[in-house]
Amino acid sequence: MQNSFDFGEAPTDEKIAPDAVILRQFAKSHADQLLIESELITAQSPYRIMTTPGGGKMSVSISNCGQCGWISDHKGYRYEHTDPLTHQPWPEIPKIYQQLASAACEKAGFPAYHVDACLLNKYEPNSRMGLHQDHDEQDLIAPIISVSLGLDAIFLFGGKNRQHPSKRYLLNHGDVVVFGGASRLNYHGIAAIKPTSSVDNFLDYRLNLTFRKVF
Ligand code: MD6
Ligand code: FE
Repeated sequence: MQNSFDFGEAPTDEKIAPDAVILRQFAKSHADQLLIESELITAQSPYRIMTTPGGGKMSVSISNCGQCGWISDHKGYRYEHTDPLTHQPWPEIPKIYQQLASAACEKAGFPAYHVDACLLNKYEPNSRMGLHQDHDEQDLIAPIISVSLGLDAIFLFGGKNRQHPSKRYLLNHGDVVVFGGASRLNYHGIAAIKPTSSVDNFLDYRLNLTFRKVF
């Protein structure tokens, strides 16, 4: 591996669509460090429940690190350079997050790129994320790298329109999804999280880190 940091070989890389792959357990050996960094980030920019443009509440709690962070409020979905809660810049992306993102990108066969933003989604049991497309970024080709930690999740992965039936994939602690190019605008979501887990992880929530190139 070209990256100076060894995230190891995923035992079974699972292709789920053109330009979309699940790297099983890719982040597992570094999970503790990834979680410690998430604590440092959210000590500065705490998790918060965001309001949707329609006036509803999201069921996940969200924070960000990086040059910009994804937010939702009554005005819409967008990226902001400043945390609207603290009025400070978002915390920097930790080095190990950058290393993980580039290593996963390369492992999935994409050229490594500079990550602008990392969204932290915290799911308590029963939290879910409805089917959506990620289209608030200027760059709609560069892959999104999505890291699952803690409780299991069912990842729903559909097609280019909302009506297209979605397939279900179990994501465990340490799994990484990389998804770009031809699949970059596919609808996807997360089914309601159950309080139990099929693998040891010591967490009673699910943390999803998604890395994006925004600008
Ligand atoms: C989640 N993930 O795993 C939500 N988006 O909690 C996403 O919305 C997502 O996993 C784009 C690419 C990969 C993802
Ligand atoms: Fe998404």
